[in-house]
Amino acid sequence: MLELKRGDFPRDFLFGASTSSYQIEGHSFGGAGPTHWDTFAATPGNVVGGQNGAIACDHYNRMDEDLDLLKDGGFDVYRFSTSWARVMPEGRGRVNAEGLDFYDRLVDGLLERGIKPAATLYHWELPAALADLGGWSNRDIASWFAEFTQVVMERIGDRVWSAAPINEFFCVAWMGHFLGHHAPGLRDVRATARAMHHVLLAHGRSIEVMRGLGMENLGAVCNLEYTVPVDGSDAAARAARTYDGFYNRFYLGGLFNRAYPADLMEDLDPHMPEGYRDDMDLIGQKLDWCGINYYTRKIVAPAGGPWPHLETVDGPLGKTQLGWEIYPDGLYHLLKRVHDGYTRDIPLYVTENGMANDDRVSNGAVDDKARIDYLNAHLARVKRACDEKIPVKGYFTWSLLDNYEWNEGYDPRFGIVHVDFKSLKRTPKASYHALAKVLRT
Ligand code: IFM
Repeated sequence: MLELKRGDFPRDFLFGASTSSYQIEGHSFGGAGPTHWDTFAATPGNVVGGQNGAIACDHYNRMDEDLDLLKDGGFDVYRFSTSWARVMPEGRGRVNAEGLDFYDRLVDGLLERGIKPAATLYHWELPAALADLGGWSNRDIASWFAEFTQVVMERIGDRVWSAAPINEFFCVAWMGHFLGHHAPGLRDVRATARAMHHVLLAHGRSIEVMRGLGMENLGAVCNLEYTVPVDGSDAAARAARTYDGFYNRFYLGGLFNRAYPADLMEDLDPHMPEGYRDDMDLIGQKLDWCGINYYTRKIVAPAGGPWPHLETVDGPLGKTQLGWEIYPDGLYHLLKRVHDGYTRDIPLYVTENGMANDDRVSNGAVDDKARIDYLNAHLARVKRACDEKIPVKGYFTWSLLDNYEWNEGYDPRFGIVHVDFKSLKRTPKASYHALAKVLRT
């Protein structure tokens, strides 16, 4: 059972669920072009079981059923993403009318059900034709993304409640170009530094395009990790600061201070694209809200080898199916830190929060008590922030459906609705029913 009620949060507080296009739609349907995730998944060793998003949850063909789940669950808002390659199969130029129609129907379907559509333009599936041109390490991506923004928002921008250009800058740049865990699978510090800057530049251009279309309620979505040093040594403090720098402060600094953190740039500057400082006004233009995706904390220790000279260490607390330490206080600390240090007067939303759990259907039900505990603990920290007058205006659970968890494939189950990936049957879990009970009253 959920311990909190709607009445425990401010009157205008919204509850939502989040998903993303490639993780649920089924990318093989509807004339979508190939993406770098298809390429990445087709390369042995990159994704558990070599799985890809070709079918995923078949949301492309089951959209109405999924939107009914949102409505029956009592959700106020639904955060979805638009697939670049579905709308523009080559990334530029030709528009796939069927793809654009799909998002048009999605937005109307939400509005008909009384649910606010919260759009994210990019959630990681870069058209393969653009990856061929260097993808995020090519500065031209900002113009390609501006064109995509224009095409999508000319069609649905009049009806979406909110819009954000890019989901999780850190993952786009670092997971894909430094760690090689995500597409395009590079491990190259120069490509990483360029991607870190270009992903923000593309954000800026996209915001500019949407403002030009007269859109309001535009924001940015950052995934943040609460970072702590492994011990009291100076070396550990330095390592934690570096991790916090490339994970959190780089993006927050660019978006809200129009500057990257000086301590981080001592190491990163040689790899940055020429003239990057001239872009900071575009990157840091005014936003209407900031979204925080929060899952876990990281304990950081110093290590040898090339920059960033650190490693992360296992924490002592309980873990999710993916081994992520459960640390609800981190959400409160980050909301406070972002408000006090960066966003000041604009609203914050928890745009993603949730856990992977090894959920199974038994007698037609899924008893995911661990997820209910997780929700209770994290919602209590959000309430604490609201009580302290931090302007948190909404909470989105990740995710509505079990889905394609990128390089981890389909095993980790993040949904409040179970999906049988053979029959594609949806089974609402106990956490869905617990949320619905609270949200429908
Ligand atoms: O599944 C992802 C999502 O695509 C982005 N945020 C984190 C989630 C869980 O890993």
